[in-house]
Amino acid sequence: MRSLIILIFSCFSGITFGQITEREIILKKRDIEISKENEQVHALETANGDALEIDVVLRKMTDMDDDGMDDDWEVSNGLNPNDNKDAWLDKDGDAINNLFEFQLSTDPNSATDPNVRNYNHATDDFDNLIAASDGDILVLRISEGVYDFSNLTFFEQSARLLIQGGWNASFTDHNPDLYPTRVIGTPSNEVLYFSTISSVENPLKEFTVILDGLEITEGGGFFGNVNYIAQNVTKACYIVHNCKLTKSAKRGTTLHAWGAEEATIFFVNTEVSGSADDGLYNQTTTGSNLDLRLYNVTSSDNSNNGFRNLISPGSIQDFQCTNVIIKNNIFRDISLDIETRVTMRNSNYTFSDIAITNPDTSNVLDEDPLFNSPNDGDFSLANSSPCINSGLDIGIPFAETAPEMGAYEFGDIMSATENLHDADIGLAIYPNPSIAGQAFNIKYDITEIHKEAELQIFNTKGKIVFESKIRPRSNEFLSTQLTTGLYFIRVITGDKSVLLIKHLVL
Ligand SMILES: [Ca+2]
Ligand SMILES: [Ca+2]
Ligand SMILES: [Ca+2]
Ligand SMILES: [Ca+2]
Repeated sequence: MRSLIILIFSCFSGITFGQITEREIILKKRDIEISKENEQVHALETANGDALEIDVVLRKMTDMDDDGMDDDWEVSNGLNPNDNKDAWLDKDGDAINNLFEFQLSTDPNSATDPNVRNYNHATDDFDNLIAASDGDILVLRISEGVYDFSNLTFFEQSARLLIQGGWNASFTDHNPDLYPTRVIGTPSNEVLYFSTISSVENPLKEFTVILDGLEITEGGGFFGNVNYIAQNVTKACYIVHNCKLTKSAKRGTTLHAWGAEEATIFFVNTEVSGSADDGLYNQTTTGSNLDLRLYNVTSSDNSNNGFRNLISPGSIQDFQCTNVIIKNNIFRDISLDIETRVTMRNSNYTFSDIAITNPDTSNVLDEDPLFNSPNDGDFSLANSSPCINSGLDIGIPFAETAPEMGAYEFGDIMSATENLHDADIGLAIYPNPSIAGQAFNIKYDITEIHKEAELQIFNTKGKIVFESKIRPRSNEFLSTQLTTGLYFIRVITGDKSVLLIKHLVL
C-alpha cells in the first residue's frame, strides 16, 4: 500500500462559493499548503483568487491493489480498487491511460478532459509552450517524425505535464509503433530538462512529468538524455512509458527526488541502452518517501550501471522491478544502497550486483536474455530467449499466453510453425536493408497449392504494421515503405504454414 497524502474536504465555511464549482475547488487543492498527515488545515484561496475558507483533513492514500491509483478515486470513477490491471486501460479512449489520468488529476471518464495541444514544429516554441503551462495541465502531442530538439527546459513552479509522441501527422491515430516520434539531441546538452525548486514566496506542491511514446537519443550534458529534478515538493511524479532512451553521451535519464514528501517514479515498457554512463540513475535525499517501480524495462549495454541508486540515510524507498531485464551493462547491472526495500518479480538481472541482504524475490532469472541483435541496437528477444512468456500479468497488454520480460513483446510471432521455407515461395526483399520512408519490394511466388495467402509485417514488439492478401501467382511484387527499425515478415497460406524473415530499415 502506498501512502501518498491526498486531501479530503470535510466541510466548508465562511463565504459562499458563488459561481465556483466543485470541479474548480478540486483543481485548486494544489494551492493549499499541505502540512502533516491527519491535520486540519485552514485554506484561503479560490480559483479566481478570492478568499475562501475551507477546512480540509489530510489522509493517507490507500491503494489495495497496488496499481498506483487511490481506492476512493477508483471507486468514484468506476474502476476496481481490487484489480491492478485497470491502471493500463483507457476507459474514455482519449489515449491517456487511467493511471495517467489519476496522476494528472483529470477525468478518466471524459475524452475531452484534459485538453490537449498538438505540437506544431514549424510554429510552436517548446520552451514557451511548457513555461506558459505553469500551474496548469499541459498535454502536448507530437506526431511521427524525427526532431532535432536539444536542451528543452522547464524550470517553472508547479506542473502537470504529459508529453506524448506516437501520433500520425493528422493527430487522428495514436500508435508509437506505427508512428514513431524520434527526438535526437546533441552530446553537450540534455535533450529534455525538467527542474523545479521550492522558495519561501512560492512553496511547491506538485511536479508531475509523464513522457509517453518517445524515442530520445544521442543527448548528454551533465545528466543525460532526460533530467528530472523535484526539490522540496509535496508530490513528485515522473513516469516514462513506451519510450526508448538510447545512446546518451551521459545517462539515459537522471531523476532527483530531493526532500519530496511523496515521490512516484515509474518506468514502464521502456528501453534504456547504449549510454556512456548509467542507464537509469536515481538520487534521493533525506526526507523523501519514494515509490520507484520498473515494469517491463530493458536496461542493457550501458557503460556504467544499468540502474544506479543513491539514497541518503533517513529516506524511505520502495524499489520494485516486475518483468524487467537489466543485463549486460558494463560495470554493474543494478547498484543499490542499503536503505532501499527491494522487490524483484519475474525479472532477469545479475543477482550478485544487488548488495543488500534478502531482497524479496520471486521467479527471477540470472541468464543471458538472448537479445536479437544488441550490437545493432535491437534489444528484442531471440526465439530461444528465457524471457519469453516468463513475465507476470500486471495488466500491461501482451500477446499469447504470458507477458515477456523486458520492453519488447513478441507475442505469437515466435510460435510460428516453420514448415514453409522462403525458397518454397521465392520470398525475397530488396533492397534489404532499405531506406526509411522509401519503397522497397517484397517478391513472392505463390502457387495454387497454397491457395489464398496473406502477408504480414511485424515490428519487434510483435505488432502488425502492414498486412495484405496476396494471390496465387508467380513472381508477384508488393511495394511498401516503413520507418526505421527491424521487421519480421510472415506469410500465412491456406494451410496456415508460416515463414519468418527479417527486414531491416535504416
Ligand atoms: Ca488502486
Ligand atoms: Ca485498480
Ligand atoms: Ca483516458
Ligand atoms: Ca480523460
